[in-house]
Amino acid sequence: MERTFLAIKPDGVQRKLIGEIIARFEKKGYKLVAMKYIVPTRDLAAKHYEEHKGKGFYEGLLDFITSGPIVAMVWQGKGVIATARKMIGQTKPLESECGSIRGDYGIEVGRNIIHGSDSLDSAEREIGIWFKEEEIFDYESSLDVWVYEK
Ligand code: IDP
Repeated sequence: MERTFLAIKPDGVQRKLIGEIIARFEKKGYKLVAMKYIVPTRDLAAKHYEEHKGKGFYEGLLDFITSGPIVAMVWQGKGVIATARKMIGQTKPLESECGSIRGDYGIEVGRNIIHGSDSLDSAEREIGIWFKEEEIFDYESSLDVWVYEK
């Protein structure tokens, strides 16, 4: 089953949006299979954002993402990578649809509340950066039959 890496950034934590964000993915039918609450080290943040190295916002982005606790998560389910991106919205909150997380709760690109993997390759890479295989729990849920046809 498909998996994606989502992280509630320090602004999402400070703004008390943890419960609201987790509830959205739970209510959609996706399964939370791993979660940790951590202040990322600069090394970890640099690995995660390595594609942006050298860009003007890169150092500020690392300062921000290491400035406080984040909620790092792995979510599982059919189509979860693309659907989570839709639920999150565009990179710039002001360009995000109302109803999406960034569209509902954000204004500035540097305070856009949540990260979500943008492809299968990045999901696998990011899950590998943040979690060990034994920290991911692929459990059976009795609700699965009410979410999936088979
Ligand atoms: P994404 O988070 O929507 O996938 P990316 O382009 O991968 O967007 O950028 C990663 C993160 O870098 C963004 O979520 C945002 O926090 C930050 N970022 C991107 N562009 C800018 C910018 O122009 N100024 C400040 N921060 C930016």
